[in-house]
Amino acid sequence: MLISWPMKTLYSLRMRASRGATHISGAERIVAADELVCATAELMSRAALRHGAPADEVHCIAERIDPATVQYHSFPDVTNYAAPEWRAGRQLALELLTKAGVDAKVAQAGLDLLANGPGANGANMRGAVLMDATSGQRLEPDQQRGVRVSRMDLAPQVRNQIHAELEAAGLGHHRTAEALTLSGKVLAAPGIVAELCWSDEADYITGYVADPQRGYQRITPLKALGDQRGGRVFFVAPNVEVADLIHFLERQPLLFDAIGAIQRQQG
Ligand code: WAQ
Ligand code: MG
Repeated sequence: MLISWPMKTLYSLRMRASRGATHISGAERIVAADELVCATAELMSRAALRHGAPADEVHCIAERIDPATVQYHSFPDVTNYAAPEWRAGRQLALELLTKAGVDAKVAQAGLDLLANGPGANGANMRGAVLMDATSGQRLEPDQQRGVRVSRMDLAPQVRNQIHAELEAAGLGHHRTAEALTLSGKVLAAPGIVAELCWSDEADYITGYVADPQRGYQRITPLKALGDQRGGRVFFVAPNVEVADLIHFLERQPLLFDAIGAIQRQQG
């Protein structure tokens, strides 16, 4: 926790969009009261315009949050790795997960799970898989839905400045900023050993491995162009109190008010 910003009325704003019975996108924001209308419009139109194929239903909900309960953090450090192709990218992900303390077999199981689609019948999940980093046991109560990380964003007071800093560092893509925000919250959670992620967007091939020591390690590519499967696995320490972890991930409001170190391309 860095600074305590002056109290301001804040809302957690959450959007989810579906086509038929299928979840197609979601987004999480924390905004000041006077930003609520603009932010809602932005999320609604994003869902409606997605892929050129509109969502059938878009739901947005705003909930006031008590500013006194908000935690403030810095973003994790960022490293960039380039791999010759996606198989090499996944090999690197395996090494980084192992370095972070995930058992090698468990790390491979996590990679295989995302590669094959972690949901029922190889579908994507709305949320993340929780996996014991030592035993490989899946810990999320609902294995179709997974655990949705929520109630995190850039601090409204410094949002524009942080966006400009990310932009200047080549991290300005909205997917990158959002993934860094999500991952930053995951790394702040109790008992997290590492996170593995790649997008379910067919044309977004950068993914990452994150851990509390080394931060957010981007890998390009981590999947083949055109592959629509994606997801997230949170590897957790054995004996973690799963209910407390899920409560933190879903409910604890957390704002980022500074970036971390950003390292340029690695081998
Ligand atoms: N909580 C938990 N899991 C989530 C959440 C959430 N709030 N949002 C998405 N997921 C899971 C879900 O299974 C999705 O299918 C999967 O993650 C991928 O979501 O340039 O864009 O929004 O550094 O497609 C990573 C690299 C991009 C960014 C990740 O994920 C970069 C991305 P997507
Ligand atoms: Mg997606």
